[in-house]
Amino acid sequence: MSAVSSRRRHIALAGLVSGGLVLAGCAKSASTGASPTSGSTATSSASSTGAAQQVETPTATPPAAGGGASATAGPAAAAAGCTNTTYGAPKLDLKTTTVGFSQSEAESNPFRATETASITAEAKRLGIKLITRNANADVSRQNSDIQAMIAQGAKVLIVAPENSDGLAPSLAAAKAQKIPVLTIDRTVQGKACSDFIGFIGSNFLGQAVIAADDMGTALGGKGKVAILQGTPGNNVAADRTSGFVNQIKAKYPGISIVASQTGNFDQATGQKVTAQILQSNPDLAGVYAENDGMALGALQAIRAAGKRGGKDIKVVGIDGIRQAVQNVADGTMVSTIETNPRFGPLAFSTLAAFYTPAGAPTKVIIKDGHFTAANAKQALTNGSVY
Ligand code: GYE
Repeated sequence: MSAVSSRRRHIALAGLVSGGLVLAGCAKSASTGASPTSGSTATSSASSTGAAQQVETPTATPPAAGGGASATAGPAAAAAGCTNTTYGAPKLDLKTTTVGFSQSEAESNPFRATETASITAEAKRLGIKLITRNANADVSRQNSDIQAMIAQGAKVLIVAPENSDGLAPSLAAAKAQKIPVLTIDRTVQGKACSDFIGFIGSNFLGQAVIAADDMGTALGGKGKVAILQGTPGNNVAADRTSGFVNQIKAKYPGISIVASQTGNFDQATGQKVTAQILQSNPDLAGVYAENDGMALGALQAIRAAGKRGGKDIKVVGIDGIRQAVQNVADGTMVSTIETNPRFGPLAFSTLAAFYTPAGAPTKVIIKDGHFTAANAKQALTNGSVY
């Protein structure tokens, strides 16, 4: 029963996502090599059916065919994945290789804790030696973390980037030593299958469109809304902002966005910023927080201002952390859109594919769910919430 409802949630979001927001052609081939592996992992590891990441669009080809993105892949090679040979990295047996995982932000955020735990558990399950470091939201620290793991003997890297363009120094160092890098949850600048293998993560624009529709519906199409943006300088915050703003402009002319400020994906900052916004906008009707941590901070500020989340001010979040889904069930939040952080199985199956002739997909977009008043209670008990 829980598997069915979870599937329904995924389909609901996937329908919106494939309704024209995302991402070109779904090439079969290498990418289909990645998902069955993770699928069977998920089924075999107990009954966590609602929890495992599932693939929405695997794309083995480099982005924008004809855009010069691939010097090596002609039309005949277009469907092929990224291999260690095309990347210029030596063939390795992952079982005897040290893999490094660079986590971007503090694990006080359940998204980060669950992501690290998933990578760690899958490495352990596969018998792969893993070393990990956490940059605590500091890009220069992440550059030094990556270089330190290379010095410690990591021959393959999984990186959750803090920032989309600040990691050039460490990525160049990895490239110089022919150490392949797989990016998860945020993208980096550069060329797939050259500067990094590829990217695995969510459809951030699609999430923001759903958030805008939830807000539009909750407000009956009118009122003042504030945006708490994520950390600046990465594709996640950029897409979650533009996707929301554009959808509100296009569909809800009665809603005005009166403030849009960063809360750094951080609860305490989200609280502080919301308190300031409330002072200058006492008639604020809605807060869209680009992650649930900031949504929780916003609710603290709303309470401190003597107002009620859900009644006076509608709050929409993103991620699907347990406390936010609980708030949706209790009616203090409108909704939260899932960002599934359980990257372990897909990350390691993608790396395994990289060392086969079929190669690895360079872009894997996962399916995410959507927690609303209709399913939040059930989600709290069926294993999909973290
Ligand atoms: O939503 C947020 C985190 O990059 C997808 O970063 C990730 C986002 C996630 O800090 O909670």
